[in-house]
Amino acid sequence: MSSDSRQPRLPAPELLISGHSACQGCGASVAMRLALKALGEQTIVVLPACCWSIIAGAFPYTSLRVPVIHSAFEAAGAVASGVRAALDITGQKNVQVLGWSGDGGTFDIGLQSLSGAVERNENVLFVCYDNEGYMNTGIQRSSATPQYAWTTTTPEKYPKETPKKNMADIMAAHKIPYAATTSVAFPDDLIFKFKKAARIQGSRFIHILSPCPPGWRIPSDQSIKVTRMATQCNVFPIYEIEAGDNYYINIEPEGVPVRDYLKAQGRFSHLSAEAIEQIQRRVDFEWERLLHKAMMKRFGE
Ligand SMILES: Cc1ncc(C[n+]2csc(CCOP(=O)(O)OP(=O)(O)O)c2C)c(N)n1
Repeated sequence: MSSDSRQPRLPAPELLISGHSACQGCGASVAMRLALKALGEQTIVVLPACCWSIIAGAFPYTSLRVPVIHSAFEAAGAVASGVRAALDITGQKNVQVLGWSGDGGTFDIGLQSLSGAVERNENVLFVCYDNEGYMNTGIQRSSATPQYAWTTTTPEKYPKETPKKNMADIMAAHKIPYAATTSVAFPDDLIFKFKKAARIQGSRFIHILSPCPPGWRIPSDQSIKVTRMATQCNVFPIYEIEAGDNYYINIEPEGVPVRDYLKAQGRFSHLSAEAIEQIQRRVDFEWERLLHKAMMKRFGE
């Protein structure tokens, strides 16, 4: 049975309240909902500037039933470290600190504070919900934006020439106890990984592929389907890295051509057949590289 055909078993509690301000089809809201279901209410969320600064609501309103601290865009790693220290010194070791950043706040501007925190092996669960652009400020490119994808700062005439940065490998290079990729299209996998990460001491990193319908130029009711295709065609493989070295692939690809994934999204509608072929070759190359590092292991085993 393929993993995406399983019915998700969504546990209580419901810590994201309905009526929040995310767009229709927003993956970031699904990601938070599922993550908090796994972690529970003994969680403090650290939010740098990102879409989630808005989704969480303006004080005194909130969409989350857990405490939230808003930080400067670049500072989630440092602020989460401080929250952890304050909890530890007051004996609240059972409270989970969740550093929750977009790809801009993780791959780009927040990278130095994140790198510092995980190099110190701070006891924090860091998450990147990755919508592949600076979406909150109107769809600018980040270093998580795929090669040739349209954004307002990489319009068709001035494409992004460089491929997406590999953030999980960067985190693994810090030799942290646990790093993983997951996706809102695979809720079982996502919940499993958050529960697993919650049991681990030290720095943990989870990279979630998280669709943005306006940024990806897809209909909002297609966001989960398109996101699932990213894994089915190996554009976004789902795997774990334990202790910085041990790679495990958790979801088997389904041989979907990259072309089908690209064609489903308006942000790639300008690509030539040649460009699509080039992207397919890179995806194949990266997949082979990952296979060399990994042993196949289904989640939960
Ligand atoms: C130092 C600094 N520069 C720029 C901004 C403006 N800003 C706020 S959110 C944001 C984009 C965040 O992008 P990302 O982290 O990918 O999260 P997303 O908006 O996609 O959820 C930017 C550029 C800021 N708040 N602080």
